[in-house]
Amino acid sequence: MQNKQKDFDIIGDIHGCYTELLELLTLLGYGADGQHPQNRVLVFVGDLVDRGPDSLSVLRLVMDFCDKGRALCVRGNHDDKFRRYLMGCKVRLNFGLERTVKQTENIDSAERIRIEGFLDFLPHQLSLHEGKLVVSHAGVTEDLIGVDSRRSRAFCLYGQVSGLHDDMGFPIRMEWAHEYRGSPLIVYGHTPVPEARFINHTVNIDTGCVFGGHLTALRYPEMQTVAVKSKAIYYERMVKLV
Ligand SMILES: [Mn+2]
Repeated sequence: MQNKQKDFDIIGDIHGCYTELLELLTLLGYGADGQHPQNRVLVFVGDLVDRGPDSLSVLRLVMDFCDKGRALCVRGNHDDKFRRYLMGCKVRLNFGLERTVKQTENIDSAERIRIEGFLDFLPHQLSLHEGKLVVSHAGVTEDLIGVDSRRSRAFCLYGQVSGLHDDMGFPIRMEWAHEYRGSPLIVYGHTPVPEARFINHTVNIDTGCVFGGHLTALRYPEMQTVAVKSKAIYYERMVKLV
């Protein structure tokens, strides 16, 4: 991928919502092989898997497009946990991982190795269009752009957590975006919001498809959003979208 490539369609958290993904790709003008007539490139913000109905088909499609050089993807916390599961690490089968494990139980060892390798190779953040566009699953603060450290990796996967928990036991996330003063545009997901949320020079495009919301794409550099409605509530969310 040339750093001068500037036309991207960035896709929010899919979480196994394969039907909605296909619909969104068609709406954006992509063929079944991931080719776009204007040679636009797809970028996935991660959390391909868990909670939804068909994480395996989502993985297969994204791996295929990435192999063909038509897509890029950053690592989400759910992708990372599934990767650790595949590696044989002891992880708890909760928060929708139990469904991904079930959906992938019959794959052969070659495919298992392919998926593990793909997830293992995913970067925590991507700097595109000569540094004007940065994509990270949970966002990134200006000082951590381009930094590959333990702290930076954790931020890209989980975002800024306050160490506090709400009534339901969920971590309370801090709004780093409100303090962002950098010039690169940061596009991210991870925290579902009712519609794409623009704060300073950042855009959150996780619109909670798996919870019955939408699957959203941001067209860059046009800065237009394209969204498809979820077909169902695939997973009950215990906290309100804010
Ligand atoms: Mn996430």
